[in-house]
Amino acid sequence: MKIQQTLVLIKPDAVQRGLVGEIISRFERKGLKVVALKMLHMDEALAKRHYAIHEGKSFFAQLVAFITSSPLVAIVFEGAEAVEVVRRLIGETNPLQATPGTIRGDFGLDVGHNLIHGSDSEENASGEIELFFSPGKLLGYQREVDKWITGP
Ligand code: D4T
Repeated sequence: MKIQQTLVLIKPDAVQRGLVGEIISRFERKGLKVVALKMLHMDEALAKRHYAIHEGKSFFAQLVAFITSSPLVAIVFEGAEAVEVVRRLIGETNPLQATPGTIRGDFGLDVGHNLIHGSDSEENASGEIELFFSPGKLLGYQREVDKWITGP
């Protein structure tokens, strides 16, 4: 079991639909710890860097337009195997295929409005965290409850 940090973006559609609290709650209840959090309106430059891997794909322009259309919430979660745990709670990319019980499975109907992003590997997580937060903004702190979640 490895303690990891991962980036979550609560996308503009989820913010507009009032799902920020619901989504954060799911990760908190799982046992993950918030170590950085902010709301921002992504500009085109940041969107293109964040989604650089998709440049040239048919949905790229739409993706950048969507992610820059309205504010989002960026969060760094920390915890045991946080990268995979977050991806599993989020569900498949296309909400139509996402399992009920996952965030996309419970709240989405369209791949272009899939509510949330989570880093897909530890390496990508560290690059994505750097894009949104300078190192000093990640807060290291202890929670008493962690011994009841992952043991002493
Ligand atoms: P993100 O990166 O937003 O967490 O989503 P995923 O990791 O689950 O999926 P992805 O990188 O393959 O896709 C990025 C982003 O593009 C949108 N998208 C994707 C889309 O609008 N049409 C498509 O056909 C695909 C594959 C949704 C998520």
